[in-house]
Amino acid sequence: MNQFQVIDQQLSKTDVTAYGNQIALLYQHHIAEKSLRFQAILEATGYEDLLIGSGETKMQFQDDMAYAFKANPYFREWVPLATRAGCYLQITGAASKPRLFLLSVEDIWHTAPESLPAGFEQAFDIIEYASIDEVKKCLGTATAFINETNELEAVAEFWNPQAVLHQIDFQRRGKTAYEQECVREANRRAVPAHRAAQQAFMQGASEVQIAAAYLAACDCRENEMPYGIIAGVNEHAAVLHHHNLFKQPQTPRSFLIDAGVEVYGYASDITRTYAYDSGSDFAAMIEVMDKKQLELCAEGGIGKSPVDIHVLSQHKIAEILIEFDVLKISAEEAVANNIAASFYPHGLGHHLGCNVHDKGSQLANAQGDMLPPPEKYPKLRSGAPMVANQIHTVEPGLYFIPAYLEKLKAGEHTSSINWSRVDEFVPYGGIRIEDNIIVHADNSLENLTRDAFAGSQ
Ligand SMILES: [Mn+2]
Repeated sequence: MNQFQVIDQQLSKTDVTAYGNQIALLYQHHIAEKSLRFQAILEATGYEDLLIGSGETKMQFQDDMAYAFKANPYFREWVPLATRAGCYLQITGAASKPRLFLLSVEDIWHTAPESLPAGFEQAFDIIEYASIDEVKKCLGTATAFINETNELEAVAEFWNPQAVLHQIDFQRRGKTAYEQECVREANRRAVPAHRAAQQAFMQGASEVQIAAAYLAACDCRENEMPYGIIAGVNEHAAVLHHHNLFKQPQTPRSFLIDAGVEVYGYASDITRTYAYDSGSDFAAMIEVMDKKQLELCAEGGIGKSPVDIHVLSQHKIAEILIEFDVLKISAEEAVANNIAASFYPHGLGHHLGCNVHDKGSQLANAQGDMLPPPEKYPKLRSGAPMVANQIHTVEPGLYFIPAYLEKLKAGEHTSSINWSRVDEFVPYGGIRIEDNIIVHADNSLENLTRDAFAGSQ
C-alpha cells in the first residue's frame, strides 16, 4: 500500500476538519506530481516555462451583464479556483514552486472572489497583481501561454501551442490520488441530490422542480454544476441531452436524470433512470439494464480497449431488446445490421476529470496522433486503451427515439421489429445508467458511484 492509498483509507473515516487536512495533503502531492510531469513536457517541447490563465469574464453582446464564469480545464487541473477570472499560473519545472498570480483590485460591486481552500496555498508562491504588466515582467523569454484570450500578446507559436496541449492532454489520463479523491467526493455529494430528484419525480413534480430539488440537496448554485442538469420525465427520457426542462408537471411514468457535482473543479457524471410503476415492464427493463451495466463496468482494466467494450455493450442492449420482445432477430444480427445502434446511438463512456468529457481520450501518444472512433460508432469518445489511474464513465443507453424509429420502420429491417411492443415503450422514453469507475494501478476497479449510493443509505 503506498502513501496515497493510506491517505485514501483514512479519508473516509475522518471528521470534516481532518478531511480538510487530508485533502490539503493530497493536494500538495498532486502539485508535486504535476510539476514533475510538466517539467518533462517543457523539456519535450522546448519551452522555458508555461503560463496558464484561468480566463476572462465574458460580457453579453450589447449588454452590461456577464456570462457565468468558469475557469478553463487547463487551469483547473492545477488550481481549484473554478470561478475566479484573471488568475495566471506560471510553471517552470519541479525545482521551484509554481507562481500563482491573483488579480487584486478594489471592487465594491461584486462579492469577493473565491479563495484557495485552507492548506492549499502553500503549494504556490502567490503574487497579487493589479496590472497585467506585473505578470509579463515575471515571464521567461520562451513562455508558452495557455488561455482563451491573448492579453499577453504572445506570438502565434507561443500561444496555445498544440504540441504542449497534446502533451498535457496525454499525461492527464492517469489521475493523481488527489484527483481521484475529488471525483470520489463529487460522487458522494451527488448521491443525496439524485435521491432528492427521484423523490420529487415520484411526487409528480415538474422537471424544473426536480432540478431545484437536486440543487437544494447538494447545496449548489446552478452555475456550479459541471454540466446542465438533464432531467427528462416520460418521453423526454429519450432526448439524450434534454436541458430545456419543462415547467408543466406530467403524469409520471418514467424519469431519467443525468447530473453531477463539481468538487475543486473535478466532476462526477451520474445517470439514473426510474419507473413510477414498479410493476411495469419498463421497471423490469431498468432492472435488466442495471445488471448489464454492472457487467460492462467489470470489463474495464489496464490495456483494455474501450472500443471492444462498446461493441460488447451494443450486444447487451440488443439482448435486452430481445428479452422484452422488441426485436425478433438475434443479438448478432441486430449489431451487424446496426439496428441496436438505433436504440443506443451514443458511446459507452468517456474519460472523466476536470473536463466532464476529459480531453485526450482519443490520443494514441503525447505527440498528438489520434485513434478516431470506428466508422460504425462515430459518437464513441474514447478510443485509446485504458491506463492505470484513469477514470471512465460507463453509461449504456436504450431509448425509443421517434426520429430513429420512423427511419427503422421505413427501412429494410422493419420486419425485425415488433412494432406493437415499441409503441408500448415509447411513452417511457428510455434508460441510461451511468457510473464513474477508476481503473487502479493494481488493475482493480473502483466504482465510485455504486460505492457512494451504498454509503449513503
Ligand atoms: Mn457521461
